[in-house]
This record gives sequence, structure tokens and C-alpha cells, in this order.
Amino acid sequence: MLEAEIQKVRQQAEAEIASVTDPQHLEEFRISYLARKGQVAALFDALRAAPPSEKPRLGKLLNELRSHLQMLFEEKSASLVPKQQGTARTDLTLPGRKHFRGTKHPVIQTLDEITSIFISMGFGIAEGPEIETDYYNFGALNFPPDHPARDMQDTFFLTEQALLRTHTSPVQIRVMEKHSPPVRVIMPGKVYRNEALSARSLCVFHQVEGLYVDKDVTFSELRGTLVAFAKQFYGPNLKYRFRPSFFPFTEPSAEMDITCFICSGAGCRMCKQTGWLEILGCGMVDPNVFKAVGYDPEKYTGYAFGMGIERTAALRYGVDDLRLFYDNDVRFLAQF
Ligand code: 2NL
Repeated sequence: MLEAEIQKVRQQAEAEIASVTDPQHLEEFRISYLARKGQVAALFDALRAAPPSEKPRLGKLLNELRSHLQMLFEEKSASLVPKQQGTARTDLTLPGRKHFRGTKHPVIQTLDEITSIFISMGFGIAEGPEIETDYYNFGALNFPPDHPARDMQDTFFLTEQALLRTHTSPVQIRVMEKHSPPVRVIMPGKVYRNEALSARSLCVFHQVEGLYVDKDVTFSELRGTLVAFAKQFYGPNLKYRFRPSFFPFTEPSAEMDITCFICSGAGCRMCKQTGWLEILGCGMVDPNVFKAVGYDPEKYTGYAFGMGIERTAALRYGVDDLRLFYDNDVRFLAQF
């Protein structure tokens, strides 16, 4: 009798455990069979009423049933664990996932490289406001009142007096107002010009300007410093030349050219068949600029230089349209 019961419970439990697919159902199974008031416990109770001669054999069968059901429960429990954590059990045989890693924008890479070369030569870095006054942007820099750059056509004016700086030179004026010589700084930053966008000009771009003021600073120091910079930045074997030029804030003024690194001077599209690339403007600080900041032009001399970063980056990487830097096309930007 009891033996048949044991057999029945065993078959029932085996059928039931096979249909268990979730932890809640498994718990119901445990309570139904293995808990203190479950079916196995009830069979042990019934064992007490069995004839004494049968007890050892039936007791053994019952113990076997209990450990068999315990095992079924534990097996099922183990098989359900991954489901409990979601289906995504890590497959260690899958290939690794490639991470897309961003890079610095080519214009900022160029800016960083230029600044670090000048820092290695002993220059400091100065920054200043992008909204400036007419005085800091033009007046203190020896621009005459009727200079064309002061025209609305060329400069973004916010009010009569406030404007978006057209170069980083106002930062130099602010530095010289605050510090007496020696002064040796570069000013990287964003500048604004009211110009139509084209392959060669943007209305917002970056500039690095440099300034060195002390007693007895000469043009040959300017030349030596800029040649050292160009060799580090463009390559050690370049040839260079300085051409006379004009800026309101320097006298004398010059522009520096290097031999075209695409055609080595033979003439190509990059250098417009001239063999030369213009890389920067420079000169000796005009005495009128020194007077504006309260430096004695009889006592001090200085040099200054400036270059557009987008233009520099375009030269460096052989890019023929400055607008490409700001189209935000990842296919273009990912090349740098
Ligand atoms: C260019 C040329 C230049 C300067 C910038 C400067 C600043 C002060 C005094 C004198 Cl406060 N000069 N800056 C001088 C010569 C050239 O820039 O082509 N820039 C894009």
C-alpha cells in the first residue's frame, strides 16, 4: 500500500518537475513535495503505521524518494539560474566588440602642436575675451581711424564700441598693460571676420600670435625663432624666405614663406605653381603700440608674429578647402 503511494508520488514529481520553467513554479514544487508539510513528510508519517516487519524496507524506499526529489529540485534550480539573470549569459567565445574612439579635431591638434613648440622655447600662454572694444582691437594697435578693417564690412560690430575681435592682438595689449618687460607669450584663440565663406576664408577661425618684448630684441631673433619653429613643425629640411609686408602694428613687417612640401619648390596646385607657401606674418612691434601700453619705445624693442590655424592645418595636411574642417563629416575628420 505505502509502497504504491511512494511509487505514485515519485512518478507525479518526475512529471511535474519536467514542466517547471520558472523559479516560482519550482518553489511550488518544493513546497508540494519537500517542505515540512509536503507529500514526502506525509509518507514518513504514514510509515509509523506500517507493519514493523516492513518498516526497514519501506523506510529505505522513502529515504531514496526524498533524496531523488531533492536532486531533481537542485538540478532544475541550477538550470534556471541563467534565466533568472536574463538570457544574456556571457558567451566568452564571441569576438571582442570594437570601441569607436574619438580623436581631437585636426584644427585643435594643430593648435596644440604649435603651442607646445613655443612653450618649449620659453613662451607662456595668455588668453583674453572674444568680445573686445574698438580700442583694444584697433586703436591701441595703431590702426588709423579710417582703416578699412574698421569698416562694418570687415568686422562684426555688436555696438558702436563693442566688437568680435578680428585677431588675438588685443590679448597682447592687455598683457603689456599688466606686465612690464620682459614679456614672452603666445595667444591662441578664436577670431571673427565679416567675410563671405570660401575655400580660403572662414568668418570664425583660430589664430596663434606671439610677442616678445625686452631690451635689444632684434629682427634676427625673430627670424631665428620662426625658422626654428617652422623646422620643428613642417620638417627639418625646408627652405624659407622672408618677404617685406605691411601691418599697422609692426614696422618693419614681413611674411614668411617655406618651400612647398608637396612639390619641393617645383610648382604644383598646392603652391599655385610658385613653389612657395606663405605660413605666417610677423614684424617688429610699432613704437606707437608701445606708447599705447605705456612702454618706453626708446628703452624696449620687440617682435610679434601671427598665423591662422585653419590655414596652417590645411597646409600641413594638404587640404584645399578650409570649409571641410567645419562640415562635421566624420569621413573627413577620421583621417587625422
Ligand atoms: C597674420 C599676421 C601678425 C602680429 C600679428 C602683433 C600684436 C601686437 C603688436 C604687434 Cl600687440 N604685432 N601681432 C604682428 C604681425 C603679424 O599676424 O597673418 N596673422 C594671421
